[in-house]
Amino acid sequence: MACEEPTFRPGLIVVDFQNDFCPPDGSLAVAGGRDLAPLINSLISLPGFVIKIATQDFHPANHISFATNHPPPNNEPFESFIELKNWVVGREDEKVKQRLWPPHCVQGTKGAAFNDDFQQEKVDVVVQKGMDEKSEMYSVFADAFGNFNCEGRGVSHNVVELLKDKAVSSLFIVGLAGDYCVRYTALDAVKAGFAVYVVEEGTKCVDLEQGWADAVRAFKLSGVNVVQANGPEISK
Ligand code: VGL
Ligand code: ZN
Repeated sequence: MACEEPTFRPGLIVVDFQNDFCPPDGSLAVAGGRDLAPLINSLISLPGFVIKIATQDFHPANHISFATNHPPPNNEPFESFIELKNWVVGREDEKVKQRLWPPHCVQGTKGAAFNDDFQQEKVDVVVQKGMDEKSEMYSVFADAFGNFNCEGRGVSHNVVELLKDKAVSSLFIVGLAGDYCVRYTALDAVKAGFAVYVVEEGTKCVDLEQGWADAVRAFKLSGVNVVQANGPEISK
C-alpha cells in the first residue's frame, strides 16, 4: 500500500506590524509592539515557509471603526461600542458590537506603513484589509460577520486561495494585536481548514492581560495552537 506523502507545508502570516500599532508614535500603539521586530524578522528570514504574507490594516479616513466618525456622547475611543449591521444582502438583521478606535492606519499615511524595523522585503505578498468604509476586518479572511470572500469589499486578496494555490497545510501567525487581528485571523484560518499556530512571544495585546487570556480561551475552544518560539521549558 502506498504511503501518504507528508504534507507539512507551513505558511507565515505577519499581522498588521504597522507604525500606528507601535510605540512611541502610533495612534493605536500596543505596549511592547515594536519589540516584536527581532523575532518577527528572524521568523521571516527562515527558508522553510512556503509563503510569507504580511497583512496591512488599510482604512479610508471615513472608516466605521473610528470614534471620530460617530457623534457624541457615544464616541470615546477604546470605550465606546456601536452596533454594526451586516449589510450583505439577505443578512441585514445580523448585528455585532463594534469597539471604536482612534483613527489608525489611514491609507497613505505614515501610520499605515509597516514598522521601519520590519524586513518587509522578505514578504511574498502584502494583503491590505479594512478598505471598505462600512466593514470591519480584524481577520484577513473575513469581515466581522464571518463573511469570507470579501475581495472588492474590503480586502485586496483572497488569502484562502493564495494559501491553497501553494498547498499550505499549516499557518504560523505573529503580529499585532493579539486580542484583535491576530485572534480573528487565527480563528478564521482554522475555519478555512488549516492547522494554526500562534507564536506567543510574537504578539502583544491592546488589553494587556485580559486580551490575551480571552484570546487563549477562544483558541482552545476552536483548536488554534499556541506555541512558544523557543519551545516549552523543560524542567530539570
Ligand atoms: C486592529 C484594532 C483596529 C489590529 C486593527 O490590527 O489588531 N485592532 N484595527
Ligand atoms: Zn483597524
